[in-house]
Amino acid sequence: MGIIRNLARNLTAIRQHPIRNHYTIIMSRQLHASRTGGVDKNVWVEFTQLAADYKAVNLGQGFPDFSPPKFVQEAFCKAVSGGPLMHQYTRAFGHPPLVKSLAKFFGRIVEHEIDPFEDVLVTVGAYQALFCAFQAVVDEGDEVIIIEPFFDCYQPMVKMVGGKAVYVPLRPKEGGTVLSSGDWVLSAEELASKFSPRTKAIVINTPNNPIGKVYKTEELQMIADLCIKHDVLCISDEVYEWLTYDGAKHVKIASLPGMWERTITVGSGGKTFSATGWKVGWAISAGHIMKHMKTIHQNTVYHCATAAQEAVAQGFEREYELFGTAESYFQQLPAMLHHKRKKLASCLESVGLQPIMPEGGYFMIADISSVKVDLNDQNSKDEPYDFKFVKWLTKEKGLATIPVSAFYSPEHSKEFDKYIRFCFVKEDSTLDAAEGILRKWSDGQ
Ligand code: IK2
Repeated sequence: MGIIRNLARNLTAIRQHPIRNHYTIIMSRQLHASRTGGVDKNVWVEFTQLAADYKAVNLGQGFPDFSPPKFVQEAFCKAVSGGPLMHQYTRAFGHPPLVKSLAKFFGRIVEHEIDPFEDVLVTVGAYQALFCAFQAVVDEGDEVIIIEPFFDCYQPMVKMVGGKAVYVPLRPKEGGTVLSSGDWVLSAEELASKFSPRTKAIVINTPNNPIGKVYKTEELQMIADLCIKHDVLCISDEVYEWLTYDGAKHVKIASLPGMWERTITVGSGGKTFSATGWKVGWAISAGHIMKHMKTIHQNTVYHCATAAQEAVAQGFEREYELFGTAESYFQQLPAMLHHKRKKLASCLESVGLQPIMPEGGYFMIADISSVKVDLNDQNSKDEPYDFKFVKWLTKEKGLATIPVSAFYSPEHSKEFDKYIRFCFVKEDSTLDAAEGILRKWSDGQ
């Protein structure tokens, strides 16, 4: 009897599911941990599904619709047929050939000796590197400065560790037309005012997703000075580091004086070698920071796919040898994208959408405020304008894009809901199909 009474106290009901013939146990206390509250919406989950449901031409999510270069595909195939160990666990913190090539490659760039076994962590995409970084360094009540617009996962990751995100927006320069991502600037005074004794870290993303801003050395130096002054860490998301255009130069904040010791640099094999499905990423940092990230990694995923790590290692070995030459993929990919970026920009201009030319990355945002569309029949009335617009464009015109206010905090999203993001790392045929849709629409058909 006692057991039954206890069970009744702990469970509100044990009900039979009306359709499927099984029993559902409903708990009387809250089932979910509070950290899942308020972070349940995800722009990629929602808009990738929408694009698939409507079989839309997809300039939404950031992945190439063409194959990775032959040399990494071959390296992957070779790894898979390379014997039994390629199918088993490798070292938890990174397959030795990969950590060694990353240390060699990036050591030459930051002009700092990188210890492959102390300073490098291989992760499940850049996503998990970011997750490990926030988990490892942010405590309950700590503040993390996030520069807007930002890759959307930073905010829920900070929230899930009990930290407080403090936002500072890049703003289009006042006066004059804003034509390039370089015209979006950070106010040094505004940024300085966001630092407090509780500030633990700042997150930067260069080249930036979604606007394509490539931070100049002076801008990074200003951020670095504040980090040093306030004894703050910098998490630098550099997944698009090879993709810069028109002479813009990617600079690693970790290479500035005094910054190696306080920077976690995040990279992505998926973005680097156009193989986003492999989900190989990394973090590079000083050993005294990295050891805490390793603790998180070993207690969450422990290990990443061996064959994919081997292939990325081979890719970096090749790129090390060819660095700076015309055969390097790190030269060829931006050269190819330079052409696609131009193609998309002239298509958008020709239909009256004003694009902001990105200095880097593979996204372009465009102002939609001049486009008159009746969105009143969209049943999601409380949604930001760009969310409604993107849904309409996907469903009614068959073109998938991403709303830019998704890259802003709730405090600032309203100010930026007149932009949508197009991805141009696509086959020319996909860009042509998108152009066809836009032209037909602008011709009123
Ligand atoms: N950091 C940034 C800035 C990213 O853009 C991404 C991947 N974004 O792709 C989705 C999109 O914007 O359309 C990541 C981190 C994560 O990279 P990875 O795929 O290596 O986990």
